[in-house]
Amino acid sequence: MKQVFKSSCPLNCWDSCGLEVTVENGKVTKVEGDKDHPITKGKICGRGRMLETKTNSKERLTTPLKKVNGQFIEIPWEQALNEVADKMSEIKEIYGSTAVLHSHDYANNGLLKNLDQRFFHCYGGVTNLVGSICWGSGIEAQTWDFGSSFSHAPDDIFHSKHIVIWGRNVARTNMHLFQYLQEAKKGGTTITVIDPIYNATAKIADNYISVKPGMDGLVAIGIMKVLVDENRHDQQFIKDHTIGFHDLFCLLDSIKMEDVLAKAEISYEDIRYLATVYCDGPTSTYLGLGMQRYANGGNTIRLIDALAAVSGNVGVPGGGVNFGNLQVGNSFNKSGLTLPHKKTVTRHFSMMEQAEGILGAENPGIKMIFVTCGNPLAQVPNSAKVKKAFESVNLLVVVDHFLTDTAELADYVLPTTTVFEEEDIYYSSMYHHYVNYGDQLVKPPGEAKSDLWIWTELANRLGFGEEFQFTRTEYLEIGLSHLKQHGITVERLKEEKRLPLPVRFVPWETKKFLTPSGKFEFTSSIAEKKGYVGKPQYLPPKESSLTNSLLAKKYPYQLLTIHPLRSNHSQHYILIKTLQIVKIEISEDIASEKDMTDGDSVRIFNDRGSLSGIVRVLKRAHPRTINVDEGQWHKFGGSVNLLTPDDNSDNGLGSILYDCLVNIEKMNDN
Ligand SMILES: Nc1nc2c(c(=O)[nH]1)N[C@H]1C(S)=C(S)[C@@H](COP(=O)(O)OP(=O)(O)OC[C@H]3O[C@@H](n4cnc5c(=O)[nH]c(N)nc54)[C@H](O)[C@@H]3O)O[C@H]1N2
Ligand SMILES: Nc1nc2c(c(=O)[nH]1)N[C@H]1C(S)=C(S)[C@@H](COP(=O)(O)OP(=O)(O)OC[C@H]3O[C@@H](n4cnc5c(=O)[nH]c(N)nc54)[C@H](O)[C@@H]3O)O[C@H]1N2
Ligand code: SF4
Ligand SMILES: [Mo]
Repeated sequence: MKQVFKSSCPLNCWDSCGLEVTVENGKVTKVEGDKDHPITKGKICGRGRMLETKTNSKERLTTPLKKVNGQFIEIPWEQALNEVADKMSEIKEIYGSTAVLHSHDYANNGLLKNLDQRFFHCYGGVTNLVGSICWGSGIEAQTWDFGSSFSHAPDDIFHSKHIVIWGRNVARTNMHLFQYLQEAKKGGTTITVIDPIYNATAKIADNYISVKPGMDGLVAIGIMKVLVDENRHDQQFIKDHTIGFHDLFCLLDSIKMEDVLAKAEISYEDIRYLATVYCDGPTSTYLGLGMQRYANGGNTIRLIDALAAVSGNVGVPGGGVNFGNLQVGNSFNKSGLTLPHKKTVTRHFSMMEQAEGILGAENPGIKMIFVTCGNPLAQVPNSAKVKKAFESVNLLVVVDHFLTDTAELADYVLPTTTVFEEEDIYYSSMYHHYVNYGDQLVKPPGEAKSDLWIWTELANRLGFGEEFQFTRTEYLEIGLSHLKQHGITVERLKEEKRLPLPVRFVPWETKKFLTPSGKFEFTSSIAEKKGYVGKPQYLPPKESSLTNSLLAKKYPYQLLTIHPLRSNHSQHYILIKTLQIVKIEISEDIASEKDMTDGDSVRIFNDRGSLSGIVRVLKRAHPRTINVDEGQWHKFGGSVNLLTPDDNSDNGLGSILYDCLVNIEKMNDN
């Protein structure tokens, strides 16, 4: 029998799409877009469509595995759970619960995926990761400026006269914004793309502006200099709703336009053009995550926020500096689900520096790592160090669908369910404000069990099973409890499948900001309280000729590692044979300087590592730019994180993945 069900994409993505899933004889046979979804309107990407392939893949893990003498053997769940629970009891008893590190990312946008934290809190509190490799610097920067990071509703784009896509690879990573851009353009809105790579979004733009990687803060400074010099800034907004403008003014005054142009490698015409775009608003800015993955990433986002404020594009329809949309995730009762008060101890490592943390941990050292919804061996910067750190720990437990690079290293691998094998609700705090329902549609293969089942079974064995005696519906009810007053209940979601969350469509419209002063803060009191410089400043990236000329001589090229088209991070490489090769994309000037052409075998390298692959020449990329898409598995040629640095960004909460210099050589040069 063939039936079609509405479901939702769980992948970590801007778009949070509605799906229609065909099930025949207990098997998922097709995944398509749900035409009734108010935002995603029936269109989905290949990654979403491939959830069918993923669910049915022969590579799926279907039995718990234990490593014995370096080889995996299949074991029953009873044994796996008893042994893992016994070891966790013993570790807690001898060293305390913070000897366990919970290493995770956000590979699945299901609300109930947060129950991993409930488990670790009830266990007593473990060593946790703080910050985010993904977007940490930008979120922190916007928290300093606005008090939080909120985006305009997708439809608000039709109020914009101009749209600036600043470091977001929209056509590839945020396909529904791409659709909105195409529509807005038809209505006469102009689109400008600022990016070192001439990507598919740049192709539909009215203007493409190429920038030297890591230098966007200077571009924002250049634009603000023009606006302030020519008295075209929004003096009323600045006077009524901001603090610290004098500090910004002094910064603008201290930097010469010639320096902006020389260092950012941008023309004065481009700066003037952007000044016109910003003061002829409403102008909306869509920030990507690219340019905050530098040592100056937080600073860059702060300067662009300041530009929007100075030009009167904050809190107005059609304006905004759209980065994250935390008001979406904040709608749920997360602490009701995760019970943070249950922990008695805690310790934090930064997400970027988890390897450093593991290797240096004392009192207690790390005795066990539990990995969920993450593949740190491939995704965390400085892979060689990550591997060393993960190998140094006695016990590694990984819950996953596949035998990933991280799972390969584990002592126990526990097989889990995919989206269509469990009930949950899905949302993304990156873009639109709809929450989507997804029911269990098929049985999991073999012995695969949901993450929640695993937590429950371990909790029973560790003596806090009473905190896990709820049905999935009951947990969902807890998560939605704050939304009841807005008529959003599990019952209604099950029936209607998609519901809009009660968020602001035009953030900061009331001009009441969530900062301590209630104003937009050019000079941030939150930053100062945390011991950072609160005044607006300009910081350079870490690995560049401007900051480290010796390093730049040895490694003259800038390595970007952007998100892959056909995979969500590392998740699809196992499913697509043609992706299982490392592609090294180089700018045209590198190709001519090094006499390299499409198909050449080359090696890129720096002090952290080396990676070999096949050349593809990028048209119109900024000179000296190399890109290798992230997500590749070590067994298919190697993760580009073998080369990336693992430092924290300037505000302590983000990665500096793209702040990375390398050199390149042909393989037969050796
Ligand atoms: N296909 C696909 N889509 C995805 C994902 C995926 O893995 N695959 N992942 C999802 C997730 S988790 C995230 S976080 C988002 C990320 O979505 P994006 O923000 O679009 O992600 P990035 O791939 O980092 O690319 C951003 C852009 O920044 C540019 N860039 C790099 N450095 C600079 C710079 O210094 N200045 C400027 N102006 N631009 C710069 C890059 O050239 C690139 O075009 O995508 C989501 N969507
Ligand atoms: N060089 C470089 N590195 C990057 C980035 C970059 O741009 N460049 N991007 C960064 C960004 S933005 C992000 S968000 C991170 C993503 O980093 P990760 O989240 O670690 O990457 P993924 O490959 O999406 O997923 C990790 C694993 O989670 C598993 N998984 C999926 N669903 C579930 C589930 O329901 N339960 C369990 N237990 N496991 C599940 C998948 O099978 C996969 O093996 O990578 C970061 N790393
Ligand atoms: S990966 Fe993103 S764009 Fe693709 S189907 Fe899922 S939510 Fe939609
Ligand atoms: Mo991300």
